[in-house]
Amino acid sequence: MSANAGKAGAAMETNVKEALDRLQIELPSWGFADTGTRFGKFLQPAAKTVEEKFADAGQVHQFTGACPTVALHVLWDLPKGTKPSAVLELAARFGVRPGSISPNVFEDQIYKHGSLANEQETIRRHALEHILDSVRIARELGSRDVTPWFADGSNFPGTANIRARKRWMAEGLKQAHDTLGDGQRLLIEYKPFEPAFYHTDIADWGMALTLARYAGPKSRVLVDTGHHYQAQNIEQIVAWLLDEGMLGGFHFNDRRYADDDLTLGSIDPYQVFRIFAEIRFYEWETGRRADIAFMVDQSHNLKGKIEEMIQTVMNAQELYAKAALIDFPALAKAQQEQRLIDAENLYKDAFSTDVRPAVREWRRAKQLADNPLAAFRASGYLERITRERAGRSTAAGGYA
Ligand code: PSV
Ligand code: MN
Repeated sequence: MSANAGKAGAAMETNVKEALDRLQIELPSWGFADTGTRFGKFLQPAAKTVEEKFADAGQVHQFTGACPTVALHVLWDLPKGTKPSAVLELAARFGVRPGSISPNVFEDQIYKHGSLANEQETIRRHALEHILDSVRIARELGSRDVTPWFADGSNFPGTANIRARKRWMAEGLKQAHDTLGDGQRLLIEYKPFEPAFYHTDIADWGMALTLARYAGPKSRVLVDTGHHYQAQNIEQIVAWLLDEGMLGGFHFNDRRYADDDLTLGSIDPYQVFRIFAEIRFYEWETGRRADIAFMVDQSHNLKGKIEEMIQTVMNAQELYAKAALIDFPALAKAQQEQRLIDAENLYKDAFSTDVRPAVREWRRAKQLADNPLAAFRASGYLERITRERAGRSTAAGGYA
């Protein structure tokens, strides 16, 4: 190896180490429960109770060292009467902590025509009460982010007053915002369609940004990577939100057609790299650390759930590490001098670098297994839960 190559290798290891030390990824509790499509479910020895969800998520954290928190959905994980101290104690037993808290204002029958944007005041109030409860639960659990997602919308032209619904939504979010404690945040998620197929009340990042600004200074926008139309330039949205100081977090997944919830980076790893590149570029240029919650929002019914989460985290680590290799001073210069090929190649060079040896070194330094997936498979955990959870029916509770 030449002296230069040795130096480059050492620099790469330092960049990758610094990047991975910082990258923490929140796991969704619902990703460990049995799910499916509207056509059916294929069952696994999945988690049903919040205890089992923490246990499974704890495995992902144990083997990747990168996932200390678990996002919880209030109705699915924290039924009425749940004691926060019990949840905290359970999480701690499995080496994780509760993360973001998602209210659920989309499953109850009363939400057929929406929640905060519903024409009927009593239903709007009901939804708001639930969101306020969620803010309180988050505070009691020491969770920073409250992450409502709204299925609100309509299916047929002319059936909804879009402007009035916007104002109702804005009003409700503002009231929720005003009950947030110090340091808490309200992350507003958008989605273009599904379950509403004509209009969705928070359909895109511009609407989410407008509502976040209206709601108040503790609000930010949540970008779910699957919630975009085909070919949409997601990294541009990320760049704009960063520049506006309004990017609160991500729900990571990949998509081929719509909100497919496929494994992050399975369809288009370069897209994920470009998102990370925008974040790193912003941080390099401003000298400020972007305060972003990286969360996974995937729930698989074909791949093994725990294995798939480990795969997702490994993908994220590799792609984030690659983005950390971009030579930003050279990139800024090439952009300024309009050397397009040179600028683009700085992206390509970083993206095509094999970071796996550097990631492996980082794992070794953290006393983690070289290959988290292989280590999990060898651990016997899956065999154990397969035995223990055998024969239970999904009707026993949990995610539906
Ligand atoms: C809606 O599609 C969504 O992305 C929201 O974030 C929900 O909380 C989550 O999926 C539920 O799976
Ligand atoms: Mn989401």
